[in-house]
Amino acid sequence: MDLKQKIDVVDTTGLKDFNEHYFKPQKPVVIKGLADNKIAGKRWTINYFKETMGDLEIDVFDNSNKKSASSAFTMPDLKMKFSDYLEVITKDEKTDLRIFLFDCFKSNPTLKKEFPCPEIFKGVLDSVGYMFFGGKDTTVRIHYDIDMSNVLLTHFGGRKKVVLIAPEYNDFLYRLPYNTYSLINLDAINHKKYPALAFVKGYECVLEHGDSIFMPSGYWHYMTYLEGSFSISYRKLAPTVQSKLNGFVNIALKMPYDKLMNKVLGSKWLTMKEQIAQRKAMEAVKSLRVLNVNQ
Ligand SMILES: O=C(O)CCC(=O)C(=O)O
Repeated sequence: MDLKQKIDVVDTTGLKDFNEHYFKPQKPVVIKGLADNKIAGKRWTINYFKETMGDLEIDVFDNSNKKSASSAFTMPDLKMKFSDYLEVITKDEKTDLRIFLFDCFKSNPTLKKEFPCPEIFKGVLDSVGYMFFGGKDTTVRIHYDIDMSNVLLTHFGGRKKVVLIAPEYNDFLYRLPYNTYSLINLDAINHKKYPALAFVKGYECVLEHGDSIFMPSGYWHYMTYLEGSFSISYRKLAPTVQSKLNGFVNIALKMPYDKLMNKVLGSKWLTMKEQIAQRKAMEAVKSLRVLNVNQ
């Protein structure tokens, strides 16, 4: 796997420039300091959330609980008082606890005023903001977003490493059918077991306080919080009719089917999906070789 593709890093981008160079061609970009001149850029720290929302009860995911590996649908593992959770991620110690897809404007509408949707992402989904929190070395396993929307993720309070891989590599990444996960554990890549990974190319970058990253529709992402920190994401609908339809099919058909089969067949269902992922990866490698021979 080669993660040395160069991602564009820009200081600013206007709507016209963003649409032309990144949104239309569906090309990722890092925008440095997009939040710096917003209230959030100056105010949003872990302590700020402790002081203003610390009494909330929030859903927390625990990466050490592997039971969700087979499902398209991940459920929170525990509930915590927000201030207790924030205490955990303030420590300079590895933690598996993370907050995922926290619908923050519902709990605190002021946050939207402090970081309104950036101009480049205005659209029908711009009133929804999701937040994500993690501590030192917390990882978010590789996946792409089920609704196939575009994501603008802005980071605060520390550094986060982001790996992005284009959807062209779906089969080479051993994508599990009926959900949006891969067989691959990017924390410990096993090239022997997963030889198709040798053909995968992607991007790796580090976001700092105030930086944003544009993740186009269907892009695989894998995150590592390098220190206790958090992000907010805005979403924009999938760019083509086909990708909107794919998002709809994922949510309305594939996810419920996957859940049902998990219930009915249990671990047998996961084994079947793993075999399909392996077969598709090998077919993808074979078709590359045929292409090379014919060129
Ligand atoms: O940053 C995170 O913790 C996860 C972000 C993510 O998966 C997403 O925005 O879809």
